[in-house]
Formats: sequence, structure tokens, C-alpha cells
Amino acid sequence: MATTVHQPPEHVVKGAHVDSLAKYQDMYAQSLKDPEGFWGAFAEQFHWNKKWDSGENFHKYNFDLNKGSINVSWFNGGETNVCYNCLDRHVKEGNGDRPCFFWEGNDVGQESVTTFKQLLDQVCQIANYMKSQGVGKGDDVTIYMPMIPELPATMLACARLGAVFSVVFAGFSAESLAGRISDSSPKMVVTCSAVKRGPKHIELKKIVDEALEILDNEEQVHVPRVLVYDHKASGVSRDAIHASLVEGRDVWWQDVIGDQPTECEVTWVGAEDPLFKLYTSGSTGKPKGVVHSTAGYMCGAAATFKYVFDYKPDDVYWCTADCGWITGHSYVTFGPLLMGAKQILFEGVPTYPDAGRCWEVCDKYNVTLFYTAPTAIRTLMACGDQHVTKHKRTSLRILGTVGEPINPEAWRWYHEVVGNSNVSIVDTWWQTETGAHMITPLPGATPMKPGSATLPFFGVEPAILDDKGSEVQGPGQGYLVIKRPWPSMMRSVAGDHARFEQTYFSHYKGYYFTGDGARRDEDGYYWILGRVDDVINVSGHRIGTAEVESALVGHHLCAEAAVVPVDHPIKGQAIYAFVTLMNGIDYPPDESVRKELVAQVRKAIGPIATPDVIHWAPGLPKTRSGKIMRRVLRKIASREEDQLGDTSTLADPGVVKVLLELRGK
Ligand code: 6R9
Repeated sequence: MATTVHQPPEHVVKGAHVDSLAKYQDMYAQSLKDPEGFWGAFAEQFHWNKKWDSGENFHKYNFDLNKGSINVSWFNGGETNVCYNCLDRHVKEGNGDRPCFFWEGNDVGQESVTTFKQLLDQVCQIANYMKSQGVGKGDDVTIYMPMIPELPATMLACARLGAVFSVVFAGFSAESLAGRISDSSPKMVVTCSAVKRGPKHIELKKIVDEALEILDNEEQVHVPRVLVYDHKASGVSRDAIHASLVEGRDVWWQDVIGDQPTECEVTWVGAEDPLFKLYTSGSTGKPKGVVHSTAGYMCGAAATFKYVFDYKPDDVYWCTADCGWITGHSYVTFGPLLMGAKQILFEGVPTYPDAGRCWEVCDKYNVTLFYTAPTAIRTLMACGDQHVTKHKRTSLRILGTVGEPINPEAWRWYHEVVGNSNVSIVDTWWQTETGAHMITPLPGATPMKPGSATLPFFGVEPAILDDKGSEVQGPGQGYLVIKRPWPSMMRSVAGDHARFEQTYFSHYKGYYFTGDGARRDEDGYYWILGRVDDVINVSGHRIGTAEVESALVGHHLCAEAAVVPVDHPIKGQAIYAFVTLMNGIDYPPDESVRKELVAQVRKAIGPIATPDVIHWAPGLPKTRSGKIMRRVLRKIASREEDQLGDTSTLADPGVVKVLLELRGK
């Protein structure tokens, strides 16, 4: 089917910050030609305790491993504070009574409104308490909380003190949480009694207890303080949890925060001081702590929020992502608050109590800007149009998507059914590592093609490399790389700068390697083709094949495992695991073994990593040097064994036949 080009609707173009393709092209060219002029002008709106140095010192970098260690810095010499710019600045400008959060709980009817002034007061109280516990500049704090206002408030309190926070998605298992805590040795863990997600109750405090027990026993890492928010709306009472509080370590939030003063001096930090770490999966080894800076990240998150959502003060914005992911950092906590936006903070899931929840909430608050993931769009699409059309949705102006490639059918449904064909869709390609949008339409400027992330954002210079590492000119496809630094890019991997260089800069010297494949068409539009490394994108969440494999071989009956992605109609990709059992067990084993292995993965990583298929493999296809041939496994998993390709390098070609037999019909 030929690609239809959709022009931005007139009402979106009118009054947009960038209202034509020509204007985008101008601004884009300017941003590359004069980075200091472009980013400096944007940064003027923020408060700086000390202004950045202009000239040569403004932005420094080395992007080429051949020339030495990789380093990137922006706004050198400047001093600022992200929390101050999110809160104090707006209050000082007379916007204290403006709402920043309309909280919608998991259950319909649970709601609250927070203003900028109220949030500032609360953040100061949290910061004062943290300070009283010895948390200061450069100290680590781990946050394991659901989507309640106290989660962004805790992130901001850390930022106020210059403490480095690490949010762990409250759906990760105790073992995953333990791994992330032990990597940072935090002075404090902030959590919550429990949460209700859809119809399910999850006792988060118990998961934290388990994680800390693992650390106490196995790693001799001791967390001195655990702050526990009593989340009444979860339906789990304080009394039910109280007995499990560890004396001297655990305290109830409600017992210590309310008495703190509502003023707390800001700690000014250097432009390049770290703001947070966020753990993400890669192709090898343990998840890595992606380190983000203060000033560059602040400007990148705010600028993309302003231009990609064409944000204006009357807008009501809603991003459904959890703060446990980068999207929740940049487009729930920081981008919107920096720009002073009113937004919905949503604790629930799009299908609870029914598939109309999102549109009901959109109508309730007259949401104008809505941002979600393709997996949610496909889920809602499968539930039927009636859940959408029942609601008005006339306030919507811009619909965003992020996390994985959006298939054109889902794009069209989002555009036509949800958006009444009267919205701009922004398909935003970016990563935990990039901190902010990289390739995306601007809603009032960029003609849209369903399934394409379109054109680069200001200051971003992508390229496509072929197998030999040469740049593809004009239309073509290959590896997506970025040619120069942008302000919000990651600065390092926590505690392991060599891994940072190895992962992102060693494949193609002089380029940042994204891990994605992409195609560029005759109009210069980018089409993201998905990961080219061993990362599986399940419902927009990155899972390393190595992590799942190591969870599986952690089970006493599993000798070896190889995990590959398979296409999935809702989740985008699903996890497909080939498992070799210990010698002496007959294939197929008892059904209980499969259940135990699945449970093992859920325990080691979390429910998001649940394998959809366990395929018994008495032997795995390997080369003579012992490398598993994942290409062959992928074809078997996706039932394309007629396209196995060259299998002559297999050490034992017979294994393929056995695998096909064990797969059955
Ligand atoms: C923001 C986020 C990053 C990976 C990335 C790519 C995929 C994200 C996409 C997309 C196609 C888009 N991805 N957005 N692919 N189109 N609009 O998701 O960060 O969790 O680090 O994932 O997600 O494969 O490399 P993260």
C-alpha cells in the first residue's frame, strides 16, 4: 500500500511554535550551525545561579574513541538546579496556584489536584527530611513507588539537594530491585505500602524487604533508611504492613514528612553534575545505570516538550508512562514541570475498569495533548471502537506515541478513530540514553507518514551506516547512528565508563551507536526498523536476551537457554525461549517444569519478562566454535523454517530437525 502523506490539520498549524516545514528546516539548520546560539537562547528562560561560559568552553566533546576517552559537556561553567526551575521559578512568577497534577488513581473516583506551590512545599518537606538523614549532594537514593504525586515529588526533592536518584519501576521483582540497589549503595530507599494496578493488589513494601534481605545476606550491602508512604487508596491498610517494619530502618512517610518545614534551601549544582541514573537493559550483562546530567538534560527535556507537543499554557497534557521509565522522567516529571504545564498523573492502566478509561479521563479534563505507547494503542484497538466513540474526545489536538515502531494500521486507527482525523500524530523515536526525543514530527510543521518517525529534532544529526560502517547517502537502510552530541545525551554508565564507550562508541568510531536499524526514504524521512542487537522490545520495554537466559539457567533443571524475539500482535515482540534441560530428563518434561521456569524468570526480573513460549531443546544450533546461531532460532520461533538460510556451519545440523519435531504443529 502506498504511503499516504497526512498534512497537519489547519487548527494545529495555526498558532503553532513551528508552523511550517520551512520554519522547521531553518531552525534545524541554525541548531546545527550554532549550537551555543540555539541552546543558549532556549536556556535563558531558566534560572542560573551562575551563567554558563560562552565561547569555546560552552560545549566540549570527544566522540571518537580513536582520539581518546569519550566525553561530552554542555553549559560548562553554569550552575543551576532542576527542581528550582520546575517549581520555585513558577511560584515566583505568580503561578503558585496553577495546578500541576490532576491525579487519577487506579479506581474511578480516586482523584486529587496539586498546585505548583503545594508541590514545592511538599518537595521541601521531603528534602528537609532527607537532609536530616544525611542525604546530600552526590548521594544516591533509590525510589520504588507507584504513580502517585509523591513519586515525582521525591525525584524533585533529590534534585533539590543534588542527590542522584534512581527510580526502579515498581513492577520489577525483588531480585531486580536488589541488583539496582547494590549497584548504587543508596543512603535511602523510598517506597510505598502497596499499590492496586488494575484489579491486582501488589505489596511493594514486601518486595523492598525481600530485596534488602538478599542484599544483607549476599552482598553485605545495608540500606540505612527506608521511607514508606502509606498509600491508602491501594486498599492495603497501614496496620497490615506495620508489623513488618524493621526497627531503626523503616519509617512511615506520614510520621516524618508532615512536620518538616516547607522551605528548603536549594543546592546549586554544576551543569554537568549528575541528575539521575536509570537502569536499562542492553545486549550483554547486567542492566546498566544510564547517567544523565543536569543542565543539558534539563534543556533537552524542556525543549522537546515545548516543540514536539507544541505546548502552550492552556494545554492539558497527559502521558500514560510510568516514572519508572525514561518517558516518565522526561515527559511526566521534568519536561512538563519545567514548562509549567498542567497534566494528568495516572496511576491506573488503560483497560481498567474498561477500555474507555483513557477517553473518559480525556473528556473529564479536556486533555489536548495525549502521549502513549503503540502496545496500548493496539490493545485498545482490539477492544473495539465503541469504547472510544462513546466519549467525545473533541479537546484532543496532538497524539503522541513512543517505545517501539508503530505499525501503520495502529497509526491510522489512532489518527482516525481516536483523533477523528483532526489531530497531528507525533511518533517520537528516542531512548533512555538519549534523554529526550531525537527523531519526531513537529505537529504544526511536519507532514506525517504512518509508521515513520519522520525527521530529526533540533541539534540531532543522524546517519545510516552500511555493514562496512560507511555512511549511506540519500535513501537506504542500515544502522542508525548519531554524528554529534546533543545536550540531553547520557554522560556515562554508572561506575563503568569503559562500558559506556564499549557499548555506544566502539562499533563505529566517531558515532553514537543506537542499537536500532533504520531506513531513510526519498524525502529524508526515517523509518525505525527495531533493534539490531540482542534486546527484545516487549510492549515498549527493553529486555536483554542475556538477562532472561541467565534467569532460566538459574533454575536447577535448566542446563542452557537461548532467547529470541518473535512478533506479537499486541506486545510488538514477545519472548521465546529455547531451553536445554539437565542430562537425564526426557523431552518433553512434565508441564510443571515449564511453569517453574516461567516463574523463575518472573522472580528474577519481573512479570514483564515472562516468556510466551518455552521450546524444549535437547540441543541448540551452534557453530563449531560453540556460538549459538540465533538467526536459526529466530526462524524456527517465527515458523519460517523454509528460510533457515545457510546451516552448513552448524556443528550438528541434526539439532534443527529435533527442534522442529519438538515444536509440533
Ligand atoms: C523512549 C524509550 C528505546 C528503544 C529504541 C527503539 C525503541 C522507542 C520508538 C522506538 C520505533 C519509536 N523505540 N521509540 N522504535 N519508533 N517511536 O522507549 O526508551 O525504553 O530506552 O527504548 O525503543 O528500539 O532503541 P527505551
